[in-house]
Amino acid sequence: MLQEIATRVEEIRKKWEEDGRRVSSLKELEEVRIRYLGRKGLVTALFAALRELPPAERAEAGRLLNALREEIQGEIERLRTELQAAAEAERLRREAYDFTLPGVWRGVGKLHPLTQVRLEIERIFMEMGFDVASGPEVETDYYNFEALNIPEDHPARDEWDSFYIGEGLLLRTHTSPVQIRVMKSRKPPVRIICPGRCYRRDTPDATHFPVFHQVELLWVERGLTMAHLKWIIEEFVRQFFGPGYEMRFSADFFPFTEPSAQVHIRRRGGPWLEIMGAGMVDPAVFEEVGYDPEEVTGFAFGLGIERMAMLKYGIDDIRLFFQNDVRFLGQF
Ligand code: FA5
Repeated sequence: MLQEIATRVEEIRKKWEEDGRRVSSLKELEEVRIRYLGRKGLVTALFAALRELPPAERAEAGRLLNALREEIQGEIERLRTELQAAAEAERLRREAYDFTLPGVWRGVGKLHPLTQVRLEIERIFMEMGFDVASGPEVETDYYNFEALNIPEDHPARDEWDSFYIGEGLLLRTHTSPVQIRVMKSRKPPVRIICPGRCYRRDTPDATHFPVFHQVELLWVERGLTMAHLKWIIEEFVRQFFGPGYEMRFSADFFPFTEPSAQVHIRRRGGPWLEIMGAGMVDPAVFEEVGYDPEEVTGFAFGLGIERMAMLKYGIDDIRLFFQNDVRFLGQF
């Protein structure tokens, strides 16, 4: 009966209005679509009932059903567009970056202050034309002492008492043995620096540590004098520290240099700190390595890297370098 169909259409329309209003996601929308317009949906079932109507009523009933189907279909399309737009807006909101927010801090490693200072020292001398040489930290008695004109019973050995690790072997007390190794393997002129670790049986205090670093410098050529040595050191100190520092030369003694000097530096007004021993290479050393002391002269120094870093950064205790506290190390 047409009347029954018309009633049923109204029922379904009311129900749809409620169901349609409740839809809040694309997934729910699809479920509702199937419930109404799917193969076994409410509207589809009603179309099947058309066949049982008398032919005179079929056209009118068909018109009612089509109108209902189109209404629901249209509404579903509208809802789909709306929900898709909302989902897209939500995605954009989630993926948006606020470039004005502070970044996430990822700790970046950096070089140890002593490494930074060593590299800076190397840079300055390389620009002056020096090569970087190296030698072993485990040395023989011959290179560490004997060849440097320090015989077995020489009092200078007391000052450089070392860690012996076997017959005639020790941890080098300074980088000066590299002078001997280089001169024995090259003809003059020689112009090298040698940074490296040194060991001494020194009791740790504010300015001493049993492991420390030196940079050795050696320049051998015809006609070099103490004036060249002094100029090199002054120029180096000027480049490394910049203004505001003072330098002091004073006489010293090393068995492998003659004359010998020591150099102190201070921040203007601060305490003096000895940074290096230096001098003109002793003729006895030239003879030992097979150079003719009548032909060439030369000079050398041994510089403490820790002391340089302490002066540059205003650090008053050498032990801070070796405690591996990132709060300290991170400041450089
Ligand atoms: C020497 O070691 C000589 N080989 C230097 C030298 C080289 C003289 C070439 C002449 C020619 P000295 O013992 O003074 O000298 O040490 C040189 C520097 O090493 C010192 O000025 C100081 O800066 C540093 N140094 C020495 N011992 C320590 C230590 N225990 N801790 C930290 N730095 C040290």
